[in-house]
Amino acid sequence: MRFQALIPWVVTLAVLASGCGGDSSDTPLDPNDPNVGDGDGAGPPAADVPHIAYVSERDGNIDIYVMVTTGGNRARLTTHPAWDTEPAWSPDGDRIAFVSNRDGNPEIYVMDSDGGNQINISNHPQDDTSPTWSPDGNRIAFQSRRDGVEIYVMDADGGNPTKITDDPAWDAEPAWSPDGSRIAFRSDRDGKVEIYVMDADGGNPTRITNSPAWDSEPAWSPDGSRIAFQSERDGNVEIYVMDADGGNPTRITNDPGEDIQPTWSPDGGRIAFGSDRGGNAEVYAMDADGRNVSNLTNRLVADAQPAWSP
Ligand SMILES: [Ca+2]
Ligand SMILES: [Ca+2]
Ligand SMILES: [Ca+2]
Ligand SMILES: [Ca+2]
Repeated sequence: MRFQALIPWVVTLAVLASGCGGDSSDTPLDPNDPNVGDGDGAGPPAADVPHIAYVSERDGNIDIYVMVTTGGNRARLTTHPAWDTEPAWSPDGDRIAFVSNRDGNPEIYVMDSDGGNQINISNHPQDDTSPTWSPDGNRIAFQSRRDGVEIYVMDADGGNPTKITDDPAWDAEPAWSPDGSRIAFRSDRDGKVEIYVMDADGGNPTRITNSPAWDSEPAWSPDGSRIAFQSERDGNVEIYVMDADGGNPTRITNDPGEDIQPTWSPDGGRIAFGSDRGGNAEVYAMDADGRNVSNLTNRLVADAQPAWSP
């Protein structure tokens, strides 16, 4: 439930920011440091330059932004007073699906990668969240509360919504595999929150984690061989990487903060993630083995939910 998960951060960080004097307390930005280059007003990066979409309240409202993958050259894509969260790139990089409550409840929207043509494609009175695209760009899987908490697939224009899980447990956070054949998700159907993989039509759900702790937020590596996820199995929320069949789970962060929401670079070499390490929610990136961590946002407001472009 990534949408809901942002709430305590936003509240916490808003309180923290106001307690420190609001905007005037923002971390000073060094314009000569490429990791904190501000870039407001520069407009979206060129379409052929890799970038990271993310959610920030840096302008006092929860909106979706993009930045280059080293941080900086930032552009704001949504400006609606409602919450705009959970960006997910289309496989061709031309569009971004996201979640907004601007029409009264959480819905899946699609916009152009420059923020144009924002369209509500789920349009249902229950909560619709966590979009993920099929690799051919024709369909979007998402989670919905319209009949319990289940995973659905719809056409990329919102047509033909079809429920593909059917279990009293919460089935959530779908992630479509790069070859299109499978969808990873998280469920508590066996009594504890674990990661599962099923066929893209919902068949053959198979549990691939086995830990009493909360395992969630699966993210396929671009070659489909591995899955990154977040887990509390070592007493604190960290990012892990495992083989796509669940083998060899390896912790790649080690920090008292909450390290969450992994997303892979297209070459599989880097993983961006959200963390509140250091007391403020930021977007970070690291090598896929956990080395060379850099703070990409570095601003005393909530920055979260990174999505690396194709
Ligand atoms: Ca907004
Ligand atoms: Ca809805
Ligand atoms: Ca941690
Ligand atoms: Ca921040």
